[in-house]
Amino acid sequence: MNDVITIHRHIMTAQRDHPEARGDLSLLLSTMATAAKVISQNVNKAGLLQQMVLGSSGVTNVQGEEQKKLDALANDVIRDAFDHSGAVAGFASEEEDGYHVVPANLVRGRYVILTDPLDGSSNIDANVSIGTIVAIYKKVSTGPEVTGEDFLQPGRKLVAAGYAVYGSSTMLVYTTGKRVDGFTLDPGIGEFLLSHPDLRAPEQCKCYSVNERNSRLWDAPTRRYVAHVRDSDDPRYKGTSARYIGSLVADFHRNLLYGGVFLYPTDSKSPEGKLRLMYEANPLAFIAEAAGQSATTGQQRILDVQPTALHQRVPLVIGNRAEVELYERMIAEG
Ligand code: P6P
Repeated sequence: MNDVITIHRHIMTAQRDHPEARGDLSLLLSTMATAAKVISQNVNKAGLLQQMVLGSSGVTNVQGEEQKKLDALANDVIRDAFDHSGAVAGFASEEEDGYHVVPANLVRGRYVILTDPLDGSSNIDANVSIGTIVAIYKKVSTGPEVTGEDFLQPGRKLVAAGYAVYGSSTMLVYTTGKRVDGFTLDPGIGEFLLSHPDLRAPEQCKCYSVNERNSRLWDAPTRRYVAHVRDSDDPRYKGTSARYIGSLVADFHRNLLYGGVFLYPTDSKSPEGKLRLMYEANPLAFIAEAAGQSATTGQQRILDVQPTALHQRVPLVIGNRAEVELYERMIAEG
């Protein structure tokens, strides 16, 4: 087992660099891994248990979207795992209207969790990769219970962020800000094993990823930018392909590994953008920056946005730093 590095061993080794650490963050990262294993198990058998986990739950979530049974299952798995971790004081999710306070009969900790439990779940019936996104902050309110301010911290205050992607294999990718490490689930032993140590995104723009059906709704600079990537003779885009899965975590993960840029810009149909700041854009931007990439609304870096509402949406352009900076320049030129 000497060359097999499990996520738990990796986390504990990393903790040794922080003598002041009490082990709570390590516990949270391990909790995230455990939750991802349980969700993976359910996602991977979804096709076999149609009546149990696929299809609509008959419930419409806070977003006004039809909640899939798997969305609700993933949400409950994550909330219960962190509730019982002993390191968390509160939790918020795309699937719940407001934030959740860890019950007083459980041990409350110093951290708060925000999550998109199962992003892209509308794709699961077609066996398309989907994902779970987790953001971890320190609790900042001083009372015994979390308050709204704990869940409206800018992305720069993130302590850690991670995502699981349920695809041809299940991977878990996380950062505590300095580096990004990727782990692949070995279902034979039920362990996440280190497969992508110290991930650095390639500089090449291998893919651009956007729903071009919306191009008639975009502002002029966005149309100009996408046309530039698609049509210009700039040698930078010689090997560039269009790739759009329609599942944020899958599109982001591919661009992290291969290099590229993903856009869900503002448009006349979604003037605030479609994707959520607190549990989609911020955690992925935190990971992107730790891997040498960047993320912007077009007007400002995602991690600098001062949140005003738990479920607020933002325009998101995320990926290679050169692409993000070019997009920002084009937006500034108007
Ligand atoms: P559209 C999935 O529904 C999702 O929230 C993200 O995972 C994905 O990037 C986006 O919406 C796709 O949106 O409008 O292109 O179908």
